[in-house]
Amino acid sequence: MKTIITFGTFDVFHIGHLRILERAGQLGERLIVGVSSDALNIEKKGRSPIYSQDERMGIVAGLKYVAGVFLEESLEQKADYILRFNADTLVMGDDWAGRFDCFSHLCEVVYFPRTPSISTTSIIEVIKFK
Ligand code: C2G
Repeated sequence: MKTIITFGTFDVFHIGHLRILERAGQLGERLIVGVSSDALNIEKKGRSPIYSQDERMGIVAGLKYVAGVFLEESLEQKADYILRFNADTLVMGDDWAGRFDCFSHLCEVVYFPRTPSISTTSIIEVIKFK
């Protein structure tokens, strides 16, 4: 059984998130998703996500392509997560291209093109100015 792992915030869940999870799921039989914690987002982006980590994990866990979710608490623990879930392939969008190549001795690393013209930030901006 081939296990795929991917990571993300998945805040204000949108079609770009859905597409990457769908494509990642098609690479194997078991898709495991690390959802970044609220604390990690404050560290990474300087703000809390709109949806809490429990809500974001709940949304991702409810998708038919997803076999399991866990809380991604640190960017530095990627190798531990890959080993813990025995992942064969790590998938990320190409905004992260090259950033995870250092794990290619542990598993295959694949970057998919981002879905154009949609992001959590752009959705927040549109709602703010309505
Ligand atoms: N994504 C995409 N197309 C978009 C927007 C996002 O394919 N239009 C992909 C991203 O490339 C990423 C995933 O969806 O692979 C999740 O995106 P974010 O929620 O923005 O995740 P991010 O905050 O980049 O967190 O350890 C890595 C981080 O936790 C990734």
